[in-house]
Amino acid sequence: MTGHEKFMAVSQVTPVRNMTQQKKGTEMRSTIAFIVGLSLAFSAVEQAAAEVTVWNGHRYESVYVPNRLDWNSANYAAIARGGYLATITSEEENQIVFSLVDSPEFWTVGGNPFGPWIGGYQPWGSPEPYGNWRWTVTDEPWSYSNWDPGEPSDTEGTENALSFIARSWGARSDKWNDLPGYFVLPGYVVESIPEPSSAVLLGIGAVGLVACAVQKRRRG
Ligand SMILES: [Ca+2]
Ligand SMILES: [Ca+2]
Repeated sequence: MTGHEKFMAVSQVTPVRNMTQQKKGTEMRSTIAFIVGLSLAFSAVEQAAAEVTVWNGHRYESVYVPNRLDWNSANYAAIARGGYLATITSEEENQIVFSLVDSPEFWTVGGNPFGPWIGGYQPWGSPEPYGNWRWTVTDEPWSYSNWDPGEPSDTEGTENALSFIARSWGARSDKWNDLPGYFVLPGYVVESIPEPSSAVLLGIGAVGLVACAVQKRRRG
């Protein structure tokens, strides 16, 4: 059962027949209220996206989080924004995503600075350090990677989440590093597939009106 199927399974509405079920309903409403509250809390600490770009039909948005967040929170926050943590399958896409976060606020300071979270992860129990790395959403192993030399390292024994990493002298880079998912970083990148914009729909409507006008003129 996938995560989505599990969500659908618990979301199915059943008639309330007794007090136990009513209690369960109350608990579920409390849980939903908690999740909504959590989402609002995330949005409250996020600042406006630094940059947005559209490439190859997908929209990419960098989100700066001054209070920082761990990989799981970034993953949920990206879904709450209607997308998913960026999944990178080519050098060109890596450059696009990196260009959105090539700015000091997205990076930690001191030691080996780390950049924001992106959508790569390694399931627990995978052969370390290279085994089974995959992307959120598609859940497929990746064909393209851009590891920093010596990475993935699994240095902490729990490094199963993906972020950018700066060079040893502190310069921001488009190279990747595995980090423990519980580390907190100052941002993440959301990828999404845009819906047809209202401007496009209005444009289609205008074309339709012109077509009607032309037909009327021909008839008249
Ligand atoms: Ca690992
Ligand atoms: Ca590492």
